[in-house]
Parts: sequence; structure tokens; C-alpha cells
Amino acid sequence: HPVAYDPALVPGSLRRRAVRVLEDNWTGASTVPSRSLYPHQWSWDSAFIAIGLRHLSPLRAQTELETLLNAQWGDGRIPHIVFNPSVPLDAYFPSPDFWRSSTAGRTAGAPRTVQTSGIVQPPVHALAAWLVHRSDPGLSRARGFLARVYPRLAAWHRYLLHRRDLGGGSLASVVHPWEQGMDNSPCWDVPLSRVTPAPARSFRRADLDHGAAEDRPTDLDYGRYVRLAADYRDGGYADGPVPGAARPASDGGGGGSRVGGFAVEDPAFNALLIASEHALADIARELGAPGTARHARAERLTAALVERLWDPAEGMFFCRDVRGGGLIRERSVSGLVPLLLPGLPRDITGALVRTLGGAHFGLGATTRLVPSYDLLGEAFDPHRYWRGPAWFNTSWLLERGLRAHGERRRADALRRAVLDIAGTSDFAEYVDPYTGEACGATGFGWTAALTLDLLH
Ligand code: 9YW
Repeated sequence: HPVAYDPALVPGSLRRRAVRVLEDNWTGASTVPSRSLYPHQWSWDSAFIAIGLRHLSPLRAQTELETLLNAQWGDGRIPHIVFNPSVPLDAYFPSPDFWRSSTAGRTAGAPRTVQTSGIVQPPVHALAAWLVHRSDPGLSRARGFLARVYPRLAAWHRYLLHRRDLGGGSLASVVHPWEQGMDNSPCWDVPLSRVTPAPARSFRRADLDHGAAEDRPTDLDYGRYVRLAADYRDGGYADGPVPGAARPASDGGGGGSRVGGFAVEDPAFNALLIASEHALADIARELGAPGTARHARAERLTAALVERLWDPAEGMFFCRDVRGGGLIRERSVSGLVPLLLPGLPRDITGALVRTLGGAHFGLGATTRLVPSYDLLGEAFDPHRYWRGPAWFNTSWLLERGLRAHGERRRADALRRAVLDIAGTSDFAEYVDPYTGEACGATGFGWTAALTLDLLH
């Protein structure tokens, strides 16, 4: 039931409308994902937004990333939210008084002057910085952009590769579903079931003021998100083994970490880290240092990703539940995102392309954008957030992956679908994967930004 492209539904040029969304969401130093739902700066949103902004204003694209990096913690982490102090506390939950970064995060080096969350989001930033540089190398060199961001991005990767290797197999773990960016993915159902939810009375969800309840995560999900985040905060946002406790076992069955019951190695999070490590190598070379060691590390990480998360029988990557042990056999779009990586063996890229077009994701057959979750999965719901709807950032990543591996026809079709449906849905946050019907917020930042990128 793909949506036909109907230019009559698209007044004004698509480019002009996308630019308008980015203008409306610009705050002066960064861009909000959505004026209504998300009125602060989000980490991976800003990276995707910078990738689009570079076509509009390379200076603003650089500023977007610099603003985020100014909120980096001393231990290297880039927080998932940087709060805008002029937005009322009750506009978004969890607000700064929940995270208490400048006090609870002191040991981990949280900044004193800006309030942030204490968890992270996928590391798309070095990739974004490199693409932003390439859009206007003259301006970038004149402003010393790469020279300024390089040490910060290197510290960010160091944090993920050292402090977050909780499974002992070289990959980074996420310690909260919000860190992976696909908040209520069915992949988290089993690891989250071990978490005792915080009582519903102990917090107030601001998202339900702006979004339909049936499109959002449930109250039970939120109870568990709050418990995990509060425990992490109460432990001072410390990562890694508790002194004196057993080290995490390399089979992924370890305990011994200070963080709570949730630790997962996710394919998209790690694939983005690897793509960004390649970008960091390119940045190093541009700055006159050899990039070879970083490229080599990215290749080693690619091998670790395949060894720990690839399932040849299913033709896709799965998450690994570091606490419970073993792969989580839920088919999420996350398990296709590694197609982005240049160094994957051909049999793996071939299998990923087949899975993308097969019955579970239906791309080019029953769907035009990539659904966030298995169309045949028991938990599939075409409207509920990351449990089925199609999101534009993941389709953008897969469009790149298809193109990088010579799948031009499929890449062209996916590009066309992103542009059509972004326009007809008024730059929706996410859409029904069958009909393209808009869900969540409209005028969404990364949808507009990635539309601009694909128009160029
Ligand atoms: C929330 C801002 C963020 C995205 C996430 C998305 C959602 C925040 O919005 O999370 O309150 O649920 O899941 O990926 O960065 O756009």
C-alpha cells in the first residue's frame, strides 16, 4: 500500500519547506528536534541535523556540533540532551532537576555551567563533522573547525571503547534504551523485564501533553526508563567494574559493573561508532597526522561486530544482552544498519540486502521506507514509535549503505521514497511503514535535514 507521490499535496518546493523547518527549529546556537515534543538539544539529532544544515549554512552546521561538544563531560561522554535554560522545567521529562548533572555527575566531569542528561546517544558525530568539513573546507580551515573538534571526538570514542566495553568483547554497551535512540524497541523487552519499574506516581510524563498515547511508549516502559536512569545517576554516572568485583566475562555473562541491570551491545550503535572511527581517521589525515591506526581499529571493530552480533542463518545482526547472555532474536532495523560499513564481507552485505527486501522488512515490496521492526514480529505495531513505524534517519543510513555497496537501483528507490514521504507527511517524526501516514510530531528536525541532504 505504498503512498503515491502526489505533487499536489506538496505546496512550495520540498527544499524550501525543509529549510523552513530548520529555520523554525533553530534556537541561535543549535536546533531542537521538535518545537513541541523535544524543546532542547539532542545529541544524535544534532549530528543528523548538521549533515543537512551544511547545505544551507556550513557555519551553522559547525556551530550545531560545537554547541553540543561544549557540553561534553570530562570523562569524554557526550550527553544525550543539552538543556536550554530558558525552557520551563515541565516542558520535557526527565528535566534537569531529575538528571542533576552538575552535582551527581561531578566525579565524571559534568560541566558546571550547562545542565545535561547523564546518558549518551549513538556516536554519529565524527561522521557528521567530517561531512560538514567537506561541504566547505575553506571555511572549516579558516575557523580551525576540525582542529578544535578532533580532540573532543577522540575523547568521546575513547570513553565508549574503554569505559563502555562492559561485555569484554571490544564493543560498546548501552546502559539505557534511550542511549541506543530507539527507545521502546522490542529488543529491550527481555532485558527491561528484569528492571523494577519506578512507581507511576513518582514522575509526570510531559510527552503525553503533545503526542498521542497510542503512538508513544507505555507507562510501564517509562517506569523502567526512570528506574534505570535514577540508579545510574545515584551511582554518580560511573561506568565500569565495581572495585573488587568479578570482571565481566567475555562470554557476555558478566556482572561486576556498577551500572544497573541493563547492558546491551547494539549493532546500529556500534556500526555508527565504527563509521565515525573511519571519519576520525579521515579528519586526522586532513590535520596532517596519519589516519592508518584509526582505520585499522575500525576494521578490528568491524570484525568484533561480526563475531559477536552477526547471525548467518537469519541474515542480520542482533543485539547481545550482556547481563542475561546471548543474542536477543528480535528483528530490528538496528540489525541492518551495519550495511553502512565499507569493510563488511560480501556475503554479509548480500544477506543484509536480501533481508531488507524480504518478508520481515518488505522494502520495495510492501514498504517504501524501512520499518523499525519486523513486520511479522509479534510485537509489531505500525504506529507505536520504534515498534514498527518507519523513521527517516534509519532509511537515510540504509540508503547510504545500499549505495556504498553498489546497490544503485535500490538506493535510488529508497531516496525517492524518503523525499516523497517527508513531503507528504510534513516532515513527520515517524510514519506508518505501509501507508506513509504521519505519526508523532511534524516539522521534525532530522527529517527535514536528511531530506535536504538527499536533495543535494
Ligand atoms: C523521548 C529526540 C529524541 C530522539 C530519540 C527518540 C526520542 C526522546 O526523541 O527520544 O523523549 O522519547 O526516540 O531517538 O533522539 O528526537
